[in-house]
Amino acid sequence: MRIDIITCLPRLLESPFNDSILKRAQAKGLVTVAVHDLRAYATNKHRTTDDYAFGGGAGMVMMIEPIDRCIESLKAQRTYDEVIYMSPDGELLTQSMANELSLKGNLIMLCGHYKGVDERVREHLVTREVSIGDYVLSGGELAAAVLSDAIIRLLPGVLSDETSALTDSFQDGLVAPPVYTRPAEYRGWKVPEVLLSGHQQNIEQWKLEKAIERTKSRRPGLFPQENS
Ligand code: 6GU
Repeated sequence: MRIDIITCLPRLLESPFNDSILKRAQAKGLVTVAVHDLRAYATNKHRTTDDYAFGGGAGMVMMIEPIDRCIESLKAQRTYDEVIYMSPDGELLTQSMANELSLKGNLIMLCGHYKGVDERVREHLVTREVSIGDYVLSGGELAAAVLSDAIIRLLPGVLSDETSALTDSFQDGLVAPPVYTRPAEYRGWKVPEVLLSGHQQNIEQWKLEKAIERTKSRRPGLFPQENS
């Protein structure tokens, strides 16, 4: 898989992709992440990528030309499955969307800023719009990092234990059960007996019960039976 991220603030994306799982996924050749500085595609003297809004109003608008030039140069090199615009009014990111996008080959993520992009970008260049939640961020960069992380960890070979993405919260419509590690007792606070019993069937039964209980109490809207 390949992810091309277009941004006017490329440094914001340095650390998320240069540590831990996302770094290892790239080192193993399982994904290529390329960050593109929109300023490099600006055509005017001061290399600006935004301008005042027609009709007035507060805030700058990202211009179509640098964005179009950047996308065109990428499309000249390969075919893209989606050109995703990161925007708080996009389709809400869910686990099922991440699952679906993890099956694609090449993705472009365009990070919005200021008051957003010229509407013609959304009409003509973008194939999909994604939001990571109902709150407003200063720009699409952190959202693109979140979306990329959600996708990349699902790629075969990225997680060391191949089953662990399958046991994530949300994959079965349930949140994950509680987990414990040593010591078995700390300040009088004990780990549930069943987890120390070695009885695998009882342990699995307990985990499922806890997952169901937690989903019902914390995220009732997620619970499969109440969702369909
Ligand atoms: Cl994708 N962008 C911005 N700027 N804010 C957001 C968002 C995206 N998703 C939630 N809030």
